[in-house]
Order: sequence, then C-alpha cells, then structure tokens
Amino acid sequence: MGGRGARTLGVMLLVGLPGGCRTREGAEPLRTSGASVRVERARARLTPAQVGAVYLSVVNATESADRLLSAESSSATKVELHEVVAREDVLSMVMHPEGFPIPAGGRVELVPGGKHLMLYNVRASADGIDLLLRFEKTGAVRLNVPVVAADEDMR
Ligand SMILES: [Cu+2]
Repeated sequence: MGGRGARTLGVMLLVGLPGGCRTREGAEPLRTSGASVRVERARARLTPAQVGAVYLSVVNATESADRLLSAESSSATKVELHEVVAREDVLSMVMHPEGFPIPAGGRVELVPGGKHLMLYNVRASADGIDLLLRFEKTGAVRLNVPVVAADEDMR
C-alpha cells in the first residue's frame, strides 16, 4: 500500500533553454553552471467529473525571478492556474491569468488547498498525462505527470 516510489521520482522533464546560447560577442559567458528552473514532485489527481488538478514544486536555482505563465496538456481541453483562497471561512478558487511568480533562488509549491493547475476534460492514460509549462524566462518545460489515487496523500 502506498509503496509506489514513482509518485515523487518518476517525473521526466526536459528544460528548454530559451534561444540556446545568448552570450553576446565579446562578453563573458554567464555563469550558468547547474543553475536552472526545474520542476519536482509533479503529480495529478483526477475526479470522475473529468476535472483534475496538478500539484508540483517549481525550484528556481537561478539569480533572476521567473514566472509560470501558463500550462497546457494534450490530455485536457484547458489548463488554468488556480489558487484556493479562504475568504470569511469560505473556500473558493481564484484564477491567476497573470501566472505564478517564481522568486530568484526560491521555490513555489503547488499543493492541495493552495496553488494548483486545474485541468478540464481530462483523459488520462496509464502513462499519466503530459504537461507543458510555459515560463517567462526559462521557456517551455515538458513533463509527464503520474496520476495518483484520490485517497493517496498528496502533500
Ligand atoms: Cu482549481
């Protein structure tokens, strides 16, 4: 029970660096050794109503702030950036069309009860769902997100 290690470690991702090498002629190359924006612990929870949520961590190891602008998936008709907020004891979801800021040297957690990606009309296969994240500076990051059981601890 609950022994599927793939839940946290099975995420394949490719980070697309925008435009490749951007060093200007004659300038010192930027120090980029290992510094990157990366996605960890991506997992999805689906409902019988074909609505789903994706939770993940974005780690920004670079020295400049980035922003998660949008997301899309071939397994869903629409993906929105949401956050659960409490107003006078009522929980509601608000959309973040402006994206989620990712601070320099920091991280942003998408977790149940907080920020998340909302998927509409999801069709998941046993292989999970594909997800394309678009960052302002990092560019596109494609990953495969495993689907976890509804009763599994998502934290
Ligand atoms: Cu939502």
